[in-house]
This record gives sequence, C-alpha cells and structure tokens, in this order.
Amino acid sequence: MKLPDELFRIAEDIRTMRIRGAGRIARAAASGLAIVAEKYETGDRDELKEAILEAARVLVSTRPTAVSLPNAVRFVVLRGLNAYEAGADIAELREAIKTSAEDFIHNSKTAVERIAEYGARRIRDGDRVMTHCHSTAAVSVLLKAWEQGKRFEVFSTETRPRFQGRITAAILADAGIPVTMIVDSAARFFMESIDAVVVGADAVAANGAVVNKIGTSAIALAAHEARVNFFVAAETYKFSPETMLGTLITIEERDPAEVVDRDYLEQHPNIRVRNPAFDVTPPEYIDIIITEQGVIPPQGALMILREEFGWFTRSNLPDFLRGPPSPAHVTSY
Ligand code: RUB
Repeated sequence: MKLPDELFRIAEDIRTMRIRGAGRIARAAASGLAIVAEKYETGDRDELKEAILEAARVLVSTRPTAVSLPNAVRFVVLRGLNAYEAGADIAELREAIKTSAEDFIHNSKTAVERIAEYGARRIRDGDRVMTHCHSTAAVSVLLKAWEQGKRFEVFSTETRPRFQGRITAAILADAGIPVTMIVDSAARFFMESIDAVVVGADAVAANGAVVNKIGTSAIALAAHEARVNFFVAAETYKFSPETMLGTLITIEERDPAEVVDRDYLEQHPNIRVRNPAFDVTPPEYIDIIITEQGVIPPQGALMILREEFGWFTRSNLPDFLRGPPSPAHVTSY
C-alpha cells in the first residue's frame, strides 16, 4: 500500500509541531484524509477503505494529547465507513471522505468564529487579560473583543520550552492590542492585577477538567487564589468521548532537548530532564468553557459530550479509533 507522500508530510508536520495547536492539527488531519481519498491509486473500494484506515492510523499516532485529532479523524472516517457499508462504489466512497473532511474543516472554522463572538462578551473595557501558549480560539476571543471597540491589555506568557507565547504576542500586537510578554513563572507575580485569564484547550474531559499547554494549571491555581476569572475557549471537538468511559487523557512527553541543549545533557548525564507538554486543570479552577454551542460551566462538559458524541459507544469504528493512541514517551494521568 503506497499512501500519498502529502499524507506523510502532514503527519510529520504535526509530529514536529510545524503544524500545532489543537484546532489546526485537527483540520490538517481531515485534509490529509481527503488527500488520500482523492489521490490513492486503486480501482478497488476495499483497498481504498484500508488505505483510509491506514492513513487514519498514521495521523492519530503523531501526537497523543490533542483530542481534536482523533475526533476529526473519526468524524471523517465514520462517514466513509457508513458509505462503504451502504454499498458506495469507489467514486462515492472517495466523495464521502472528501466531503466529510471539507465539512469538518468548515465546521471547525465556524466554531472558532462563534467562540470569538461568545467569548468577546466576557471581555470588558479596561480589563487586563492573561493568556498562555498560542491558542487560535483564545486569540480569536481577544481579537473579536478588540474589533468590537473594547480596549484592554494582554499579558502573554512566553510559554517554555517552545515559546508559542511569542506567536500570540505578535498576533495581538499586530492587531494594535497592548501586550506585555512575561516569563511563565511570573504569572502569579502579575495575577493580582489581572481581571481574566483566557486559554485554549487540547482536551476537555467528561468531568470538565481541561488539558492544555504545560503551565496552564499553575496559572489557573494562581487565578483561583486571586479570585480572577478563568475562561477556556474550546470547540466541542476538543471534548474527549473516551473520558465518558473512564479513560484518562494521555499527556505527551517530549524530547528533553527542547528544554536544555544536547551539549548540556551530554555534560551532565546524571541529570534527568523531563518535558511534559500539557497538564490538567481541574474543573474547580475553571469558571466557564466557551464553546461554539454556547458558554458552559465545566460541569456541563458531560452534557456536551452526550450531545456531540452520543454515537461514540455504538459506532462501527475500528478499535484503534475507539481508544487513545499510545505512542512511546507518554504518561497517562
Ligand atoms: C498548543 C496548546 C493550545 C491548544 C489550543 O499546544 O496548548 O492552547 O492546542 O489551541 P502545542 P487552538 O503548541 O503543543 O500544539 O485554540 O489553536 O486549537
């Protein structure tokens, strides 16, 4: 089976974080499946189905934490499998996969726009807002509020070790929003002057816990202590249906060389460096989750999951799409 090179390029870009952020990762995965549906050379519908499943496997194994990735792949694959089982010929099967990928991408972009609208209502004139990492959903809330004429300033963490906060700060500054960049460990120092924290999510669990970039939970703790509102901006495809069944979300642990350079590691072989990419913020520290369906308290996560993923437990998906992927170097919490 020779899958198109573009599929492997997308998978590699996700793995190496050239494509990053849960929403972008999901949209890239959907487009990867559409490419396979369009370009995989065969006249046999069974072979095309196997190629799609193999591509799905390649994509979900790239990064383990962003639940948007398996959710996007499931959305696209499920419609393909349904068409296959309904007797679709090869052209119809290709079309089913392509249109469901297009639908996912379209819905995903619309969801971010709605979140921007709903979230912007929570930003007030004169606010000082803190954000962490680079989340398209969180940034879109801030950009929308600014566009509506609200005037506020943003404190953006730099976000060690990959400095995604620099992307956030640059986007906000380009839009004319006053931005102050701080080191991650200064979050509590500034918290007393902050009015609201807005972050994105890689996954939302059934109990309302939010998995996001490492450091998010410490910021939430500081916000809780200082009685500062803590908002999460998350499309519903970041909610994890597996957590309804008690599965824990896998936390990606990345290369220590992202934290300290290889020379240092070689000079100090007895120092162990760990690099978890995400952490879990408990629901008690979260005031609201802003979704495209509306604003919910974290306790409403189960309701969203039932509505959006009621099909999950009874679907005809293959096993590898029904449980969390488990590549090497990951820890479960
Ligand atoms: C990105 C990150 C973002 C979420 C949400 O981590 O934690 O806050 O993915 O982003 P990484 P978005 O840089 O490791 O992918 O709102 O853009 O989906």
